[in-house]
Amino acid sequence: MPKLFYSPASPYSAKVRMAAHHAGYAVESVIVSTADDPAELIAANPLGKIPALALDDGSSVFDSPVIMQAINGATGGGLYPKNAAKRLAVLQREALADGICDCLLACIYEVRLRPEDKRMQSVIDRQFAKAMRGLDALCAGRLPVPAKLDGGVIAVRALIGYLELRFAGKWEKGRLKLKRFAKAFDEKHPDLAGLVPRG
Ligand SMILES: N[C@@H](CCC(=O)N[C@@H](CS)C(=O)NCC(=O)O)C(=O)O
Repeated sequence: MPKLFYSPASPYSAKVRMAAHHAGYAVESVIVSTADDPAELIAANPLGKIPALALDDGSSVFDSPVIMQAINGATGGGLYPKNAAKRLAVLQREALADGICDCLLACIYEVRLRPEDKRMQSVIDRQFAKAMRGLDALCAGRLPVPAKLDGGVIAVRALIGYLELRFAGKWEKGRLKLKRFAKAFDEKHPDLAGLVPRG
């Protein structure tokens, strides 16, 4: 069975695990600590980042948008529309959600990886502002929760889980649409609730 290296707090991992579950892709999920550069992870992804998917034939897939495509291809294509324009819209939403996660992670790493006297608040502020602009762009569009989920909708739920985990109280003002979306998502897809990012 394919092995997915992941961390429970990682939003990209949450996206991929939710997608695998929803699409019926059987995978063994293996928790790793990227800080330790475990050999199994490095063998699957020389960048040492999660998520990384090790396939049965010895090949591997990273990073998360590519893993999403691998899962989609292996499960009959239900996660991304066949129609080119609709597919592009789903990929765009996924890219926005992932890109917001990139900015949020940059904020976390600036605090976590640097000694206090070397931290640059201007870097944190700039990355956080980008993330908030991204959230506003998500709020500006339609955010339905379909019974049959796509990669973009799943990515948004994973992102909100990460916001709730690491940035509670700092992002919600004026963005109730995203809170409502997450609530509706969890009500409609309770089987995925346990896969959102958690500490
Ligand atoms: N673009 C990548 C981002 C992956 C990523 O940055 N993952 C973080 C955890 S959430 C990570 O592995 N960080 C450890 C590192 O960069 O060494 C993806 O979508 O998979």
